Amino acid sequence: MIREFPLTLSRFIIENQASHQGAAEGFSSLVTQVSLVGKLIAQDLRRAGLLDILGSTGDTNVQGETVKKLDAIANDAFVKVFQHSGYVCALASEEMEKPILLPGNWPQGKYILLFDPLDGSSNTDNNMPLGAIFSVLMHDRSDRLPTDEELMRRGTQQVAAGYLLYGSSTMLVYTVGQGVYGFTLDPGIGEYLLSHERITIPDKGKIYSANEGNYNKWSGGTKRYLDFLKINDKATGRPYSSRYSGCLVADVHRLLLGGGIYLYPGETDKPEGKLRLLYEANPLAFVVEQAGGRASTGTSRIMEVEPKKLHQRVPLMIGSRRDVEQAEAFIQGRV
Ligand code: FDP
Repeated sequence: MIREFPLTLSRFIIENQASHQGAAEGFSSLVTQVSLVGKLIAQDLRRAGLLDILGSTGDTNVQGETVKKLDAIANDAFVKVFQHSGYVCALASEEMEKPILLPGNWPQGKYILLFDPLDGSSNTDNNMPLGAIFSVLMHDRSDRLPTDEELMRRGTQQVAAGYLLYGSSTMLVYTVGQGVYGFTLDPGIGEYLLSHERITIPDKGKIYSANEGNYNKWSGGTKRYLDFLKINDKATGRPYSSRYSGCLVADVHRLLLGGGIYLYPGETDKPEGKLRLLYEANPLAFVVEQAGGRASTGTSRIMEVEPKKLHQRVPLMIGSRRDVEQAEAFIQGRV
């Protein structure tokens, strides 16, 4: 609920600076830069149909996917805002094959920023929601830049994470490990205002989000779980409603506020699924866990998965704690 006197993101940051100590100290300036990227992209998206920014660039990215013009624009915005900021020493993006390590003659900070610059790319050309996801790690060596291996850390080592949501309004939602806060961009004054204080996810929801077109590619356990959600049983709140926007950030945001589960499971011929561990699953897991929810591969906690590759994919089940636990029980054959 918005306060009588709105609290701007910058004011919130100043007021909470004292509690952002230790690992997250200095993160405040970094989040301001993320919010700037959000303003730049939101500005373009508001006029997307009028500018030459829709459609594809004609290239494919490191994942073998078609690069949309907006993917490239959003990636550039992150790189340009952060390269000279002095807050980061390395940047890694879902859209870039190799990380950018900032050489000694550039201003350098102690943070590593991993990001998905534009989430839900298939929504770019039809005015549907989009997002961006970021994960922050700390590099505590001032004598040298991080190695590729030092960028590949378990989600439990994140010092902060969050997302930008470009929906009917633009939002920035983040955590530094002390709860989850959401800010809505007021385009009239160009400021983010605190709109969602200490977000907590309901323990159980009534919605599932999954691309059910893939049903026949799923494992038996995943299929049985989806079938279970559709059974009519008033006492346990079933059937669940199905909602899927094609934008992970938008779907997870809905669950964060109202509860339920998002699933992008592994497939029989693609057991690792589609989503990226470092750019998507880990940061969203940090946010959702901080709100009281759960994030799992189906067999283990997302934030404890040991990354082997920068662009590693992982099956993802995320949302209300009890819903995710139930999905795990089906996937592990315990139900
Ligand atoms: P997209 O590839 O369109 O950027 O990031 C991956 C993602 O979108 C998620 O945002 C979304 O939930 C999912 O993939 C959509 O994939 P499907 O089209 O296979 O459902």
